[in-house]
Amino acid sequence: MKCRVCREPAVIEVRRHNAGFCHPCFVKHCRDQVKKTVDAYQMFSENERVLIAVSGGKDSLALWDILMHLGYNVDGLYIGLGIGDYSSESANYTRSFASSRRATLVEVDLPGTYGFDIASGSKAARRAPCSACGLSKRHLFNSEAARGGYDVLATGHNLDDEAAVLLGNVLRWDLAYLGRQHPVLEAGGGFVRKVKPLVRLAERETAAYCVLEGIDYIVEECPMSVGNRHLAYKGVLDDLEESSPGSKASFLFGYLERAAPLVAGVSAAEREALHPCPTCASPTVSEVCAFCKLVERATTKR
Ligand code: Q46
Ligand code: ZN
Repeated sequence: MKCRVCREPAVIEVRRHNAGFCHPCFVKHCRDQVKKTVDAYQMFSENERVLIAVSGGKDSLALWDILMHLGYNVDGLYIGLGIGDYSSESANYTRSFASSRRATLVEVDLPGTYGFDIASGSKAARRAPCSACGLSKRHLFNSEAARGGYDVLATGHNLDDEAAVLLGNVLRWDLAYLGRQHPVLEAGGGFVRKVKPLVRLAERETAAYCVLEGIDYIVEECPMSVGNRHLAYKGVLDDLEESSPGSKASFLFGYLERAAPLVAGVSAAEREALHPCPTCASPTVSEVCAFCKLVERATTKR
């Protein structure tokens, strides 16, 4: 197979584009896709300060690398979740990426600062580990971005992630979650703007980008992801994509273009009920925010 752009031998085939790419043209293709996404959704400009949530995995490190190459003003944020070797290794990959590029990395250690890790927090709150983890990360992403004066918080959610989240939301017809599922969530009510610049790149492409560009990332999955529904949805969509390339992209972008505007009002109404949490000042619709409740349960001696 030849590269679609320059006719040199291809190193990767992207079936949904019915195209192969050589190394330099594939790297340019990935950066162009991200640039197109940032511009199309007006995610941020060169003058704004972007904080990227980095996990040490392929998506967030590829995103950090691509945004730096595109000339944006980006720093990284790493949250230590206290998940044994997985956390210490992912921290090492993140730190070595940051130091090799002389990039700024903000670190927050959940056990060190808040007194609990994901295993103990989820047990105390009687939540699934990924639920306690997701709640903690969302809270800390927003509070750290606000504290550091960043204009926007970027995450490495890719096409596969977003299509799988959409499938889960559709299977439950969860209109509030559907209303919030967009590549950009504008700032407001105490939330900083949140963006997902990788939505046009599949997981396989971010992995190939890292391998070709020599970016070392943690390959192991989080040990707590076993049994996670999100992975099951991804598996279903992988099968569909295999037999019908382009299915994930048409599912996600068809939703964003045609159905998302119809449900956007549901989450806008929710935002109106937000007020600052009396303990941490983060926006919440409850009396005390869910993160403060989790901290309290996880750190109260029984
Ligand atoms: S880190 Fe946290 Fe993920 Fe591990 S506990 Fe679940 S949510 S799987 S992205
Ligand atoms: Zn709070």
